[in-house]
Amino acid sequence: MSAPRRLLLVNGPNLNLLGTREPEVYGTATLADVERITAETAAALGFELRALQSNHEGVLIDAIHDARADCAGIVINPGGLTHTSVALRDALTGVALPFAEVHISDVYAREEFRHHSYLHDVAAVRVIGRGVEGYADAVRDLVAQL
Ligand code: CA2
Repeated sequence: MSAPRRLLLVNGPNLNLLGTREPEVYGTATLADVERITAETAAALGFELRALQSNHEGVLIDAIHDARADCAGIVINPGGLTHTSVALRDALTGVALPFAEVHISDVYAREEFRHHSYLHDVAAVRVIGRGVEGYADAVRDLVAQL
């Protein structure tokens, strides 16, 4: 059977607040803008996008598990869970789908606790500090590897 032409976009805790606060860190684009940019980039490459944002770790993990059935890869900005969650890492390695880790801000230029990522060494693609356009870069780089 051929691989599904669908990607899952996952945005983690607090990314629903994009565009409402901290524009100096995250810019002015909203979560809806992120989902549109990512879907348009995927569509231009012949991929459909399913997008999900949740503030709940278990919801994110369930969505990653479900992606096994019908997605070729995952683009994920795990938010603060990047720096804390072994469970999210285990979900991503468990489903064995290639994934791109995206951060809007340059985490290496911020507090030291943001420098460590539990996903970094298992991500197929990492895009850090390119603003919301980083999601488009992540889709392009991920699709190139599929
Ligand atoms: O730079 C990123 O994309 C982050 O993944 C964003 C996370 C942060 O914990 C990571 O260290 C880096 C935080 C997402 C919260 O987003 C907000 C957006 C606007 C206003 C408040 C929070």
